[in-house]
Amino acid sequence: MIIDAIAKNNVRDVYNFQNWKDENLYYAFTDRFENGDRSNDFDVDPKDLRKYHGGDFQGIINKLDYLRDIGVTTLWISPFVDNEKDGYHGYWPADFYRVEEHFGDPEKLKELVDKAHEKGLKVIADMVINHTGYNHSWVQDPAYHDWFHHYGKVKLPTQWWMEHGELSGLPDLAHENPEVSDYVIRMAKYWIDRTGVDGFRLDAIKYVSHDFLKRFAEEIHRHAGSKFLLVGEDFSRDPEHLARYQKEGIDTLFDMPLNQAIRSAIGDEGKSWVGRLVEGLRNVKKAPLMETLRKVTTHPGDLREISRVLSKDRYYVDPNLLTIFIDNHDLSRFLTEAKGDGKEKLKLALDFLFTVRGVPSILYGTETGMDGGNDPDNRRDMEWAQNPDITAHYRKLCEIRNAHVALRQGALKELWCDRNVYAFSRYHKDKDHEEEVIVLLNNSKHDQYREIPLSEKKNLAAEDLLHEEKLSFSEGKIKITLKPREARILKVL
Ligand SMILES: [Ca+2]
Ligand SMILES: [Ca+2]
Ligand SMILES: [Ca+2]
Repeated sequence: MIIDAIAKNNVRDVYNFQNWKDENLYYAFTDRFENGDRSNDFDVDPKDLRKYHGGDFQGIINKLDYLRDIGVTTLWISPFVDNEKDGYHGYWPADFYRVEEHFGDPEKLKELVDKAHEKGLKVIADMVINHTGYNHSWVQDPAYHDWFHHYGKVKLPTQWWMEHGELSGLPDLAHENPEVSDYVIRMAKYWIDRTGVDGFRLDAIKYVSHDFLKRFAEEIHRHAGSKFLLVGEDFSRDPEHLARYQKEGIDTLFDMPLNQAIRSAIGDEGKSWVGRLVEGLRNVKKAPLMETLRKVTTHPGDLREISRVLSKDRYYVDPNLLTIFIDNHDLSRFLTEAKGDGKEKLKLALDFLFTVRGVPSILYGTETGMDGGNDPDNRRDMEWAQNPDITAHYRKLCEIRNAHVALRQGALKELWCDRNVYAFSRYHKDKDHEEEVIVLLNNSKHDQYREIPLSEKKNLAAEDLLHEEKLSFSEGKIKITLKPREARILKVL
C-alpha cells in the first residue's frame, strides 16, 4: 500500500522524514549505471573495465522512477567534474570547473538534480578534494609548483605522510597553501549553487589535512546551510579515529569498522583461518590492504565481531548518522565474498544493514544480486532485474525502514549475542510517538532456538514486519526458533 502511494507521489509526502538519519543511499556509478545518450559515447569500450562505457546523467534521469520505486531516498553519483582520458570513475580531475563530457553538461546535471527532487530523492555528488588527475594542466606549470606536495608516494602510515604523500601517485594538492584551499572551497560552493545538490561525498579524506577539512566543513555549511551533508571516506577500522572527523564538522563517515565486521561475520562463514590467510595474501596487490588485514585478524562467521564494533559507538558524536554499507566500488562485492549460500547471506546482511543504527548505503546492483571481485571487476555495467527475489527483499527492507522511525533514529540496545544469533532493540520516543522494533538474526545454516530475556516486559505482542505475522511472548522472554540465515524484524505492539 505504501509502495503504491510512493509510485504516485514525492517520497517525502509519504514518509515523515526529519533529517539525514532518515535517508538511505544508493551509489549510481554514472559511467556504469545506464547509457541514456549515445551522442556522448566517443572513446568508449564497454568490453574494457578500465575505459568509459557510456553511462551518463540522462541514463540516471531515465531510472529515477526505478530508484524511487524500490525505496531509495538519496542518490549518490560519482564525481562529475571533467576527468582526463579513461577517468570513467571520476577520481582523476582534469578541470574542476567543467563537467565530464561523457556524462553531459551542467544543464543536464541540473536537470538530473531537479527531476530527482521532484520525486523526493536527494542527491549527493562525489567530490575529489585531495588530488588532481595525473595529467592536470597545473602539474607541469611552474606557476602552480606550490599548489602540490612533492614528496612522492605515501611512504609510512603516519598522519604526516597521509596528508603530504601521493595517493596512488596522484598529484597531491597542498591545502596549506591558501590559494589552494580558497580555490577548492570556492569550487565546491560554485557547484552547490550551479546544481542544487544536497551534499558531497568527500573522497579520500584520510589524505587531506584536518585543518583544511575543518575549514571546508565550516565554510560549506555556512554557505549551503547546516543541512547540507558532508560524507567523509576514510578506510580506517578505528572508531576513535573516525569520530574525530565528526567532531571537526564532517557530518557522517563511512563506517568501515562495521563494514569489516559484517563482511567477516556474515560474509565469511565457513572459511578457515588458513584459507583466509592464503586468500588474503593472494589478493594483497588487488584488494585494499585493510581487507587482507581483516581476513587474518577477525573470526569468520562470528556475530560477536559485530558486537565488538558496536560497543565502541560511544566515541561518535552520533552513531545513528554514520553511513553504513556492506560493500562499495573499492571493495569486492559482498556476494562474491560470500560463497556457498551467498544470496541468503546477502539478504541477511541487508536485513542487518537496514535495521542497525546508521544510514544504509548500497552500491548499484547490490539490489539485483550483482557479483564482482576487486576493482575494477566490482564496477561492471549495471545488470537489471537478474535476481527479482533479491530486489523484492531490498525493496521490502527500504519500505520497513522508511516507515519506522525507531529503525532510523532509535537508540540501539543489544539483547543477545553469540556466535550464531544476534538480537537488538531500536527504541524511539518523542512527544507524540513511541516505537520499538526488535531485530533477531540467525547467521548459521541450521535452525537456532534461543530464549532471549526481556528486561522490562513480562508479555510482548509483536508484528513481524518481514513475514507479516503476529507473534506473542510471555514469561519475560522471547522464545523463538530462527530458521537458517533468517532475520525477524519485530515491531512491538
Ligand atoms: Ca552515453
Ligand atoms: Ca573528460
Ligand atoms: Ca593529500
